[in-house]
Amino acid sequence: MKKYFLPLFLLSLVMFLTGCEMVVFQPEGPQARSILELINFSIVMMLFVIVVVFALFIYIVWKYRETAKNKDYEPEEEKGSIALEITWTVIPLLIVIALTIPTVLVTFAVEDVPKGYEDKEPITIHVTAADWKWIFSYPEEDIQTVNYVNIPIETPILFKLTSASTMQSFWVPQLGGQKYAMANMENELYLLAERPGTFMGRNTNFNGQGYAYMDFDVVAKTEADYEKWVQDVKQTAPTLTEEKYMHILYPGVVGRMTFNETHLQWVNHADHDAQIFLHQETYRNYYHTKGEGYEREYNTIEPRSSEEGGHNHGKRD
Ligand SMILES: [Cu+2]
Repeated sequence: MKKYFLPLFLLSLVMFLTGCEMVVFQPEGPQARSILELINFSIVMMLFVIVVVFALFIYIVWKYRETAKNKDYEPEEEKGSIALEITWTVIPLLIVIALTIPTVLVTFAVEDVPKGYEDKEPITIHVTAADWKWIFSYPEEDIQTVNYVNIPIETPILFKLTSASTMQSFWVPQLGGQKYAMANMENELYLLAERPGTFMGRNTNFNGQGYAYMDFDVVAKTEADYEKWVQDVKQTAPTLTEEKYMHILYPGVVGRMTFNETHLQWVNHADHDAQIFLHQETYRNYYHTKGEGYEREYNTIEPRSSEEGGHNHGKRD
C-alpha cells in the first residue's frame, strides 16, 4: 500500500489543481456560493479540530515517554475528574452548534428565491428525467429541449423536477446543490446564473446502463441572446408530437434536441396518477399496444458525439 501513496497523492493533487471535477469550488450563482461558503467554513472548523487533536497527541506522547528517570514510575489510582468530563463534553457540543447553525441557515436559504433577486419574476422550467436523458419544458415559451437548457442570466429559474421512470438526481454543481427527481411527484429547485457560460449538469443517482452518459449543459445567456434563441426555436424547431415524445422516453442515450410545444399537453409525470415507466417492460408494453417495435432502434447506450452533447467544465462562451 505504501508504494502507491505517493503516486495517488500526486494524482489527487493534479486533479485538485487542474480543477477537473472540482467545479463545486467555482460557483457561478448565489446558491452555489452559499453552499461553497458553508463547505469552506466546515473545512476550517474540522481542520481546527484536527490540528488541536494532533498537536495534543504529539505533545503528550513526547512528554510522557519512557526515560531512564521514570522507568519504575507507577501512577496513582485516579478517581475521575469532573472538570475534565465537563470540558470534553462542552467543547464538542460547542463545535456541533457552530456547525449546525450555518448549515441550517444555508439549507433554508438555498430553498428560496436567490438573495438579491426577489423582485425579479422567476422563469419556470419543468425538468423530466428519463433513462438516460434530461427533458426541459418551458411552459411560458411553449418549447422543449433535451439534454441542454438555455436560461437568461440574473434571473431566478424555478426548476420543477420529476421523473418519467426511476429516481434520478439533478445537479448543476456551479449553480447549486443536487435534488432528487421522482416519478408522480414534484421537487422544486431555484437556481440562478450570474454570468453567461456553459455549466455541466448531471444525474448523480445510479440508474443503470446509460447512467454515465446522463449529463446535460446549462447554457446561461444574456437576456437579449436568450430572447433571440427563443424566437429562433419558435421559427425553426419542429413541433413535438406524442409519438416523438414516446420515442425520446424509450431507454437509451440521445443527443441534444429542440422542439416547439411541450409534452405537458399530454402528460406531466409529476401528477399523482400520471403514466410512468419504471421498467423497460412498461415501455415495451406501450409500444406493443401501439403495434410498434422501437426497441432495436432506440435502445442504445452509445455515448453521444461531442457535437451533439457532452460537457465542458465551466467554460464561458
Ligand atoms: Cu472532468
